[in-house]
Amino acid sequence: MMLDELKIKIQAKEARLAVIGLGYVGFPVACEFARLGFDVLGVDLRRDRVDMINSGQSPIIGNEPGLSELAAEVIGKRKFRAEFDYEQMVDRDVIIICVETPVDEHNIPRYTALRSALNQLGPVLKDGALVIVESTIAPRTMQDVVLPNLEQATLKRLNDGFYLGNCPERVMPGKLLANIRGVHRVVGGMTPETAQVIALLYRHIVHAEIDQTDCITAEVVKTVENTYRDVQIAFANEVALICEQVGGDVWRVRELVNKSPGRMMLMPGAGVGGHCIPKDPWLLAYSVHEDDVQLRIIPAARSVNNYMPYHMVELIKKGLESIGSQIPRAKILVMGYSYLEDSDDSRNSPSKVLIGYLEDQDADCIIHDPFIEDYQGSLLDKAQGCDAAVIMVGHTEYRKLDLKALSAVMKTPVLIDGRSVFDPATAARAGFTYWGVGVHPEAHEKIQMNEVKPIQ
Ligand code: SAJ
Repeated sequence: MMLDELKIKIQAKEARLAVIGLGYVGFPVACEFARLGFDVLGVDLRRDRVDMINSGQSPIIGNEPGLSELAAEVIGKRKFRAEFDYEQMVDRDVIIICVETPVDEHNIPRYTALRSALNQLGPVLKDGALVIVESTIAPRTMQDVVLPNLEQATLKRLNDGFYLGNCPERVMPGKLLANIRGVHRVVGGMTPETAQVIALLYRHIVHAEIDQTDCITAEVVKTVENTYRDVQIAFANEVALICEQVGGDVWRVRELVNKSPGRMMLMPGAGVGGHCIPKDPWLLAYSVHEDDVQLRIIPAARSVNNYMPYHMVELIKKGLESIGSQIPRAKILVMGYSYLEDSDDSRNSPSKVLIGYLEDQDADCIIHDPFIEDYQGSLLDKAQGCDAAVIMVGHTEYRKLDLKALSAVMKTPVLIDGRSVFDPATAARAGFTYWGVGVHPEAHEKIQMNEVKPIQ
């Protein structure tokens, strides 16, 4: 099939689509194309997930507005079905690949899932089909990994036997459908004509700008946008560490810095988790060899952000020592296990790192998280007899806490605040010894000063 034929079929919504990988990225995009009238086949290596989807259920845990209802609708109407077997894709005109692309312990992407998908897809790929990669990949991966694997697996040539491009995902847990519909997208094509056809396809589901470019630019944009955020967060964390030493409150500093034109300092905190930000800087870094470009800022930012959960342990140590106690054999309430406020997603959560450190020091960690089934329940019950409480995630529920009630049930009211959920003065008034990221212990008095009304 020629690209022009495919273009007409896409515009008429007659192109038969397939989505490989039915997780946070693939499942909602499959449902959305099906909602718009395309016939969509989903393929996943997990039989339990395939069966769950074909029974009309979403496999995505957590609060995803509209997704469960949409899944039931499109599966019920048989516009979307899931399969385990790649053979079912022989009649598909467009294949969208949404598999995971993790980095290993050396921060190297092995692309095991991506290579497996390409190698299984090759033999069944329809002549003239369009393959689109949504997975986040290091710059030059389309050219150096996807293309050669696909040509080898199909025994066909690019722009003859198949067409190839990428449209990096921009999803965020909790906003999966909203982000698909409302966030600008970048489309890369191995040729400008291919980029144009991919843009035509995504125009059906994306109600924001769709910028067309080449594959490498699309790969760089995706990895840079998340690396940029990681570096920004690391800067905020380093300023917090400075404030803890020199005095002052980083939150007040941030507020006043951001009043300066063109500044937008992000928030320091207990660490950086999730499936994007901790990984994507390493994908960007992987694209260059250290003999050619010696990267300093990107690895340093990762190092600062990875240090923050350990810094929380240092603050816990200081807080307990200030009341004559210590970490070994202390009972510590860990508030928040997910990586993000009001989310149940715990991938790469800083809390997991913190708990590892504390248990290595023979502390007894009591975990609470309102969004994670294993850790739900009454916070006050869990706080009974604890020597300290550490806030790792800024869940809305924690911001509404009655601090006096919390301090009353604890053995020793020590509060370590990793997300500035409470201000030190409020915590002190509730009877807590307060230690917070970016807040010098003696800053509490100065904070009262800051509350003085500005001279008009
Ligand atoms: N974090 C901070 N300080 C900040 C912001 C975040 O410590 O100022 C921490 C969070 O607590 C969390 C981690 O960083 O542990 C990541 O938070 P995030 O807000 O970046 O959320 P993510 O990981 O879901 O990031 C995604 C990314 N979107 C995509 O990859 C498509 C990111 O580029 C977006 O900026 C972000 O969602 C968003 O806010 O939309």
